Amino acid sequence: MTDHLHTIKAAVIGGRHGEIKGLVQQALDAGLDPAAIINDALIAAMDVVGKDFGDGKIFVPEMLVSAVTMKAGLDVVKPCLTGGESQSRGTVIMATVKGDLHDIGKNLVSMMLEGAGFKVMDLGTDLSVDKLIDQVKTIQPDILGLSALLTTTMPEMQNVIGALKAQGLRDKVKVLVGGAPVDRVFAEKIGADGYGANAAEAVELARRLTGAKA
Ligand code: B12
Repeated sequence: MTDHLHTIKAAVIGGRHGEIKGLVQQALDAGLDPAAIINDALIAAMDVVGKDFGDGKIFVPEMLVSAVTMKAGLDVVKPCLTGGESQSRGTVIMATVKGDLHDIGKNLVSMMLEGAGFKVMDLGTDLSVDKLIDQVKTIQPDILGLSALLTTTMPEMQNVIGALKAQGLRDKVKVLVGGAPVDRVFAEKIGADGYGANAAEAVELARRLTGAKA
């Protein structure tokens, strides 16, 4: 790993939010690949933070400061990812499900989809089933992307799919699911159209699912 990536990763782990924008900009100026900055420094740092939290070495406040730092770093990389393609490949609604406030991964997926030419309507976090159904009716997206980071909120994804069926909307929108505790088996079990382990897979899937328009 280059010094730049190492320094950025350490800054996120240490929650040094005042420094992060400058560090990421320096890495970009030095010609580092934005994808490497995201995957090998920013996301890699959050993996360490998550493990330290799981092991009881750090607590919610530290995790939060690292999250703020990660988001500030992403903001600097964002312009390098978006705006590449001009013709819209389709519309995507992105949201984190009810009860879940984690949004870093969802934001990253939104950014990458935008960069790949999709029109993304990011509805934010803690979205109830009713609100999501409302928005699907109004926006009529090609894809509904749902994110969950807690094992306790994963079942909300199934509730959303159930409500889409009940409202006669299930065949009008493709449902994509993701988030750290979600996997392919769960996605198949709840009847989602696809599962993506990361933002790059999300883009690949979205392209495949909207194949006719791409
Ligand atoms: C940052 C963080 C927080 C921050 C969130 C800030 C924010 N704005 O998002 C704060 C401090 C607020 C927080 C709070 C909590 N957290 Co938290 N958090 C994390 C942490 C460390 C990192 C998550 C993250 O951002 N990862 C980086 C991103 C880039 O990865 P990602 O989200 O997985 O997204 C990628 C993929 O999953 C995928 N993806 C994501 N969404 C989607 C959607 C689609 C459609 C697709 C295709 C793909 C996709 O693509 C993304 C990009 O590659 C994780 C640990 C971890 N490693 O996951 C714990 C973790 C998720 N949190 C945990 C817990 C327990 C909590 C709290 C309950 C703690 C508490 N006691 O209060 C609260 C819950 C709050 C709530 N109601 O949501 C646990 C969950 C355990 C479990 N089994 O459910 C974890 C796993 C930590 C741990 N090891 O115990 N948390």
